[in-house]
Amino acid sequence: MISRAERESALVRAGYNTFLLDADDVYIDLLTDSGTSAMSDRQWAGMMMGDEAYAGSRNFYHLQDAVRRFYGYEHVIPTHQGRGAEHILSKILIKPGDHVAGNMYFTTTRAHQELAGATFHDVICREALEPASEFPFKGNVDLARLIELVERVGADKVPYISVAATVNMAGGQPISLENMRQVREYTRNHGIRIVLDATRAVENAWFIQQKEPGQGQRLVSEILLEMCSLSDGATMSGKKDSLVNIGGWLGLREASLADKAKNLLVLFEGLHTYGGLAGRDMEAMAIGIEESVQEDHIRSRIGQVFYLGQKLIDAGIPIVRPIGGHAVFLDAAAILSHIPREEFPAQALAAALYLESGIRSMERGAVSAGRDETGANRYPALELVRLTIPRRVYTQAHMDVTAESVIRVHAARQEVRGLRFEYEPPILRFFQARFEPVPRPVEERPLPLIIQGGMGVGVSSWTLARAVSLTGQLGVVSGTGLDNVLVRRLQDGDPDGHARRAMSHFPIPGVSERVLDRYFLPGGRAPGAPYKSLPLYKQKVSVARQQITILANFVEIWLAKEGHDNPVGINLLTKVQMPNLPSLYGAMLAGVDYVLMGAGIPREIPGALDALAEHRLARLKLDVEGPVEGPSGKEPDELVFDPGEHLAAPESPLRRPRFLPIVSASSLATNLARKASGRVDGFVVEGPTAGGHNAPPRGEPRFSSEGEPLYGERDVVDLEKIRELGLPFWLAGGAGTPDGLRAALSAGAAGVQVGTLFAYCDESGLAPELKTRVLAGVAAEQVRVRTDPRASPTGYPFKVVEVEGLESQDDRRVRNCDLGYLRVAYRTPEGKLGYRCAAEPVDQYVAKGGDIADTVGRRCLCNALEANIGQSQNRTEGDELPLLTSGDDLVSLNAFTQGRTHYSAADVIAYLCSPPAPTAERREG
Ligand code: P70
Repeated sequence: MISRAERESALVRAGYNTFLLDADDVYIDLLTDSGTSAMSDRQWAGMMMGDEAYAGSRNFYHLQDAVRRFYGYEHVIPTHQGRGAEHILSKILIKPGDHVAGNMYFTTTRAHQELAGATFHDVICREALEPASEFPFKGNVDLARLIELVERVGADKVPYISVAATVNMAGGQPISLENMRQVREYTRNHGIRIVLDATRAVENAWFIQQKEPGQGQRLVSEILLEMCSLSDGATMSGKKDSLVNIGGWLGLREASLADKAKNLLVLFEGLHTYGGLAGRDMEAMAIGIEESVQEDHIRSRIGQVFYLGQKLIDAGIPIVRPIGGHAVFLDAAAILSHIPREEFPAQALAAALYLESGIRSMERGAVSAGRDETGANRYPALELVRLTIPRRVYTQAHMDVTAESVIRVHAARQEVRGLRFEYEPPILRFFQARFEPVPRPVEERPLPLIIQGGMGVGVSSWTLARAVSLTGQLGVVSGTGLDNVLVRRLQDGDPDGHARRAMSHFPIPGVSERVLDRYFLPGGRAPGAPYKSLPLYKQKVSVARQQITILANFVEIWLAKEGHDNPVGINLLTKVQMPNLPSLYGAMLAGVDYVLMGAGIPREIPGALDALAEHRLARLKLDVEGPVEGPSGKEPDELVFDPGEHLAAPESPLRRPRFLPIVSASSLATNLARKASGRVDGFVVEGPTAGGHNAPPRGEPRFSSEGEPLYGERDVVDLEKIRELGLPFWLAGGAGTPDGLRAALSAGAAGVQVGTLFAYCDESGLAPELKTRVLAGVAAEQVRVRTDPRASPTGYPFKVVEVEGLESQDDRRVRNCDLGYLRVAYRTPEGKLGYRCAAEPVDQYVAKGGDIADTVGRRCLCNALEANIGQSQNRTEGDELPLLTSGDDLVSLNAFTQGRTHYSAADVIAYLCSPPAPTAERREG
């Protein structure tokens, strides 16, 4: 059997429709009992005796004999299968405007009746519509309903009654002889014909023998003949009862009707002595008919269905009762009662069962029922999944596996989601329709236990976020600097085509083409060639420049969300102000579910999210430094972003993501909860041991002998105050252990945000050689995490990883500011805005009015963080060097890795959620 991951992709390829799965991807195939039975040695021997004469083949006469003998119809017209017979019959008996009554519709049968101009009326008994009813003959016609119809439309408008035995769509339920006699009686008096759907009539005869008073002593074959005697003709799919892979027939008593049928037959199926079949097919069917009525065969055949059904009943699974003849029918409406009928619970259940165990079943509910003449979906009383048992194919062990799988899906039924059409064919839609899961709104999902922190430039890449989100926890993409990450990826040839695939879905016209044109290098850069970088951000940049930022954030979120619908978040730094609005808009165009922002006070962001969700203009105040004060009384400087400049007529509003500010003090949380420009949905509460940028210590700064800022009592967040806000919160910084998670939960948190553990996992964007080196350093206890108060041009303390032998950016770097995300705006003496960064060349910084003291010890984080992910800029003086950052818990990573040289994001989640180690006492006990 193929793996779960393979089944998952097979299911997506099949559009969640079991009809569209490749048989090779199926483990136990319970799609249908049609044409899937095993032929006997006698049938195979018959195949060898095929008389392939065009006309008058010997095998036709064998078939005619068998049908006459066991079914009793004088005129036997072979067809390629059941629907061929239905087609011919409907054409010869129905006039447009007619009405056909039947004991529940069957898909192909009704489709041919409607094609010929009739309206179908269901006259099955009421018991059939209640899955739990134990009524033994749920296939019976409700005579009162039949009479009511005939009286209403007139007997001359009812060419025939379509009587099925057994009734497939009702759950393989039989009709009684007594009921058939009553229907015969009534229709004879009104000159209405009865056409039997004899597809599974042998099975019906067996039920009559078992259950109908006075029938227990008769042979199945005798009962079958009597059933047929109560009809004027029959359509037959030999692929069921008659144990062949292909074949069918139309049986009639009236010679004049048979002549009409044969005239059409030569047009649609073939000459009247082969009807679309090879001679050998007719021979196999003739032999199969004889085998099908053997008492032992039919008993063991239905016995196997009963065996499966009883196992499910014993396990408390709602199925159609009594157990039917050819299949066990799961009551999907009862099992998936949380999925509305409009979202096709039976289709969803069939898909879920395949995903669970590779078992293929068939939807028999609203999808099969199609639409009515007004175009509205029909919602039949029964919403079922059919586990159909082929004859003479599977063993009891297969039934056991099937029962166990259904029981597992039933236990996890809350996980199953509804489906919606992606493609809906106009007729018999169930065969070829394609579906997709209905995305569950974020509001209805449980909050994540674990948030994977947004790290670096490109460390929290889409691959990492996707891997985490696939586990059901919250994967977060780092939005910082993504536009340069994207154009560098394109210049490296976008080897797997992921970026280009996402770009092809970008909704703003022309942008992807333009960006590809300018930056994409098939095969990558020439050796030694530097990357082309983007123009630096300023208060105002061109529409085209904004669009690259929108695109880059779209691409990253789109890829993180591809192929699943679990939530994904984006992390942005408040302080990196200028690209933030286009970044948010791009992420929202890709359907981002959460926005997390720290490194500053993101008070205006919630309102901006509201505006962007409606494609409205959004503004943020731009922080402008001195020394020159802005003219007093003048409007504050602003960043303005107008979606209207990019998408002329957006189709519908975007989903407003949940907003989680990252805070390091309860006062900040309170302030944001009360005074933010819109809804805040919770907080990430980050202590000073988290990686990346930290808040400076509160109060007068104090430093250790090694120059690290010292945090004290005042820096411990007051969780009581956070709890009082009544919003969910996650603890971050040193929370990345199973104990940390448990402690957070008992402190009232919804969970934890974890970064460091994820930074070094297989899916993170960090350059592989850096991961290897750091993990080796951790194993050898040769890493140190130092809080550097100077490294970041932002002025926030920044945690730097020091590993033996790892060359990192230091003071020797030749300064160059060509990415510029950390530049801040300042006002020139002329009153204009300028931009500067304390890590840029010192003379330039000073010329811009900067204080030379600010430049000491500053690192160019933009270039270093790009180097961290293998996008190091190539310069004449050598490649840009990395500068790694991590939380303090890096040094204790060993507890998790235990010597492993690599691990996955899912390993991290499993570790964090692992139960406490047994205590000494418990171990002894
Ligand atoms: C099934 C198959 C076929 C069938 C039947 C009854 C009671 C006529 C036919 C048509 C195949 C099938 C057909 C439509 C939808 C899904 C599956 N039933 N009457 O699996 O016979 O297929 O030979 O043309 O059950 O139940 P044919």
